[in-house]
Amino acid sequence: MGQKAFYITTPVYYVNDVPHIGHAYTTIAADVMARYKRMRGYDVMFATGTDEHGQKIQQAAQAKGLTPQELVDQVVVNFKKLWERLGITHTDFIRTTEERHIRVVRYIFEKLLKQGDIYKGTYEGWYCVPCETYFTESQLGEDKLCPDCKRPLQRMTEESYFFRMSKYEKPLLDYYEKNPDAILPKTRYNEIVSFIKGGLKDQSISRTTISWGVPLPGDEKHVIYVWFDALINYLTVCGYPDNEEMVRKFWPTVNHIMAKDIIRFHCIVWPAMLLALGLEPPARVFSHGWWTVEGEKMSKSKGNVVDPFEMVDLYGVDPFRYFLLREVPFGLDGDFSERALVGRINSDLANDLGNLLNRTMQMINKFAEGQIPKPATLEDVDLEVKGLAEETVETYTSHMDVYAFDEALKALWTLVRRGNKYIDETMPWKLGREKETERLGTVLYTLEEVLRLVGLLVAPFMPDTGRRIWSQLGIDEDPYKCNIDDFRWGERESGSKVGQKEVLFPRIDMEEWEKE
Ligand code: ME8
Repeated sequence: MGQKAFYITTPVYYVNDVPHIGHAYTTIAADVMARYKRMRGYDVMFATGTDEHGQKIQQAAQAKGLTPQELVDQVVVNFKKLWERLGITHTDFIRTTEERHIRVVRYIFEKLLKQGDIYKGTYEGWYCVPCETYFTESQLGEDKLCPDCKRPLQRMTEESYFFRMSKYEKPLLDYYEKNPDAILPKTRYNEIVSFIKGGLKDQSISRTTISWGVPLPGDEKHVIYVWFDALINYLTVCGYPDNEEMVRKFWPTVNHIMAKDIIRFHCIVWPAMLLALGLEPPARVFSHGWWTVEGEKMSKSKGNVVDPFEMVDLYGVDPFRYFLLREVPFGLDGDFSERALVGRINSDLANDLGNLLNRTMQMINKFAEGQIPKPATLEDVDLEVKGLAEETVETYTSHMDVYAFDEALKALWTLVRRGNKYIDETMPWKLGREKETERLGTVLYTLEEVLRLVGLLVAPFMPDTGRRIWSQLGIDEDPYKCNIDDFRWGERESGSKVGQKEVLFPRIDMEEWEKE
């Protein structure tokens, strides 16, 4: 049997501005899942990229006195640099202005036009330029402002091509009925299903009012609507339509990750387009929550946009990755505060994890000449810790499989804290002083095995930390290159040398921090 496949995507982000923690969050979450799946033996395709067409970009370019192409070429660099800095392991970075993508967009448009799923009509409605969305009269309140961003709308009439979405109302409902896990969390699933039940209208998918987009094949005064264009990126990356083998292997496994702001596009428009193409709707759409900063919506005018580059320069990549996924259940909204980040570094990382490693290394060096000791008969307390470690693998993987990152980390930290308590209970320093070598060997071996497992399971979240833990324990391999399912308690060879001891996470002095 071939290797199991897994395809995961982030949205293609707009390049009208620099990336902030919202973008970093989605991409880090997708990266953690990609790394985790690789560590379970999957062949992973992981795509991220940039959405470079549309009115938003055209206007941002104008405001800066640049051509749209000049603007996108400048801004895309920030995204690429950020993913490199954050250790993102995407296998493809797609820009919607690339030729390979434009070709697929035009191919799909022509195919759907030919089969009657796209037709020409006229569109009249209220249009929000920043959101690039039309609204019907019934969607508007008294104020006639955009229901999403509350900015003024423009009345527009244009000749337009339409995607026959209404035709897919019933097939979509059938699909979601048969696949209740296709949208997570459940609240979003319910929201989408009830929206579809409210009735689907055909979607306008071309514009004559702007020029920055994919020209419509055969009617070039139109450009293709930016969302119709952007969603297709997921198929472009998958090699559609030419690479049938790649499509067959990866498409049925696709997981789209994003925030709740864009799930209607991903759970209604996109699956309808796929059904029209004779392809399966996405296996899963996971909609995570929305980050605010110190209780407020992030915005340039408020000057509270959190720069991920600055955060990782100050606190390190791994703590930043850890914090984002530990602090808030994936799927719920979160509030970012630097104080909470520092708090977690001190408590979870320096205190719990750092101490466990530090104390263990100190005692192995002091009492066992820097070698992994030999375990003797396991007593109840040792068996209990071993049992918890083995259970942790199960709990961790079952949470990871459904994107419950915070729960997976909580389970891991239960083991870390149990490890620290185990040291207090067994008092290895006393065993050392009293030359209880056999018992001491068992205790230190147990601690080493706990840490070997912690290094492995922490690796998708904190790749560098996983490596550093293993290297201190004297293991040359990178945990990220190992398979979680291969872990067996007791496989560490006694007598092997540990590595160099070092502080994993220095504590941040809160008093000093307050002053800065
Ligand atoms: O919507 N909290 O691009 P975009 C959490 N180009 N996540 C956030 C966030 C926040 N405060 N802000 C942004 C687009 N995000 C389209 C997508 S896909 C075919 C086209 C993340 O740059 C989150 O993933 O506005 C959200 O869905 C996405 O960025 C929106 O990115």
